[in-house]
Amino acid sequence: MLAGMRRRCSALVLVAGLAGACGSKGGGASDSSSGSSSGGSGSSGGADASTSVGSHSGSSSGSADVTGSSSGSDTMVDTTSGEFVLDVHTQLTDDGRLALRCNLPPDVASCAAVPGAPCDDADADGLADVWEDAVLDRLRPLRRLDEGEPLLTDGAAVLADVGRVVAVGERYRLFVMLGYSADYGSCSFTAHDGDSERVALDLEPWPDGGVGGVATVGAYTAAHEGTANDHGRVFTGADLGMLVFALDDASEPRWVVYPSASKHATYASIEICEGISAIPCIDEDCAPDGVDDPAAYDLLPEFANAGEEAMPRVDDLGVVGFPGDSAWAMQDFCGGQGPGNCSAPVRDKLLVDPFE
Ligand SMILES: [Ca+2]
Ligand SMILES: [Ca+2]
Ligand SMILES: [Ca+2]
Repeated sequence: MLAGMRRRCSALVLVAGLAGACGSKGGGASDSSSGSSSGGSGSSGGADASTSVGSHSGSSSGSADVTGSSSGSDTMVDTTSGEFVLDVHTQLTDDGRLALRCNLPPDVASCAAVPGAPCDDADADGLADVWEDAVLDRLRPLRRLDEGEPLLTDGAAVLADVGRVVAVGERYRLFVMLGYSADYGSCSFTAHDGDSERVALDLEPWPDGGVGGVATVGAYTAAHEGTANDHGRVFTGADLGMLVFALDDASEPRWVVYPSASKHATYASIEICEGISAIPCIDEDCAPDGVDDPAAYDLLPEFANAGEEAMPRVDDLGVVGFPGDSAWAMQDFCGGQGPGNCSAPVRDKLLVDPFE
């Protein structure tokens, strides 16, 4: 599935509050132009002040951000010892599943045994926050938009990812709220402020990927979640082969999802999206068809790790461009536009487990 799909991040496109964009080009791309990764808003939450998380472009600061945007290979140096260098990569397993290679153990006890390793656990869930951030950063999907997507011409549009990573038994879950400042509605109705869409991954330990390696055993894409028109779908087993991946600028795979035009229901493939319905106003359009620059329709916005409900790392989503919105409060998500006619609370997107 990845073979023959040489895609990579190739452009940095700023769309009001968007920190990065990951481009795609069909055909064989073997050169390596520099690409994404920059920005990052101010941090909040209790990250280890002794470490700095740098993207491969080399940014660093005195305190680790819980928000950021990056792609490609990640390295992270513990400045207190200079000994531990975080090494993170994505790849597909032999059977085509998205996996993470990582040399940092997830659980804090194992982490503490690694000299110089960053093991802060600000959200008190037993997982090293740096490992959580690597999972969120590298396994969250880029959004490949339809050519008719209104946000592309909306100068006020803001997109960001708000994530949560947690252990569930012997596995891990990644929840990602795919946030948009607005849902533009279909057929001129049902538009609202704020649009809280989501995906999730069920991950198992993957020793081939090192002490912090994980591989996908389940994927969930939400579409009109909780409505009569719910087309959310869980992919397991052979169905995981339906997921789409693009190569980033380090030639490593990045999950691609297809938000439907205007409504942003999230689909795993063009075929699933466009097969939903032929009924006008219920039908869906996905992916940039017939455009000159497909890379301009691939967006990988800034992200924040919200931590856990009992011990948040981020609550005020103003840090990712949604002022007035909360990761954890029982309030509707307004995409920074509230109060108004808004969408489902972000906390629901981080707490409701589609794999149970
Ligand atoms: Ca943690
Ligand atoms: Ca967590
Ligand atoms: Ca929507």
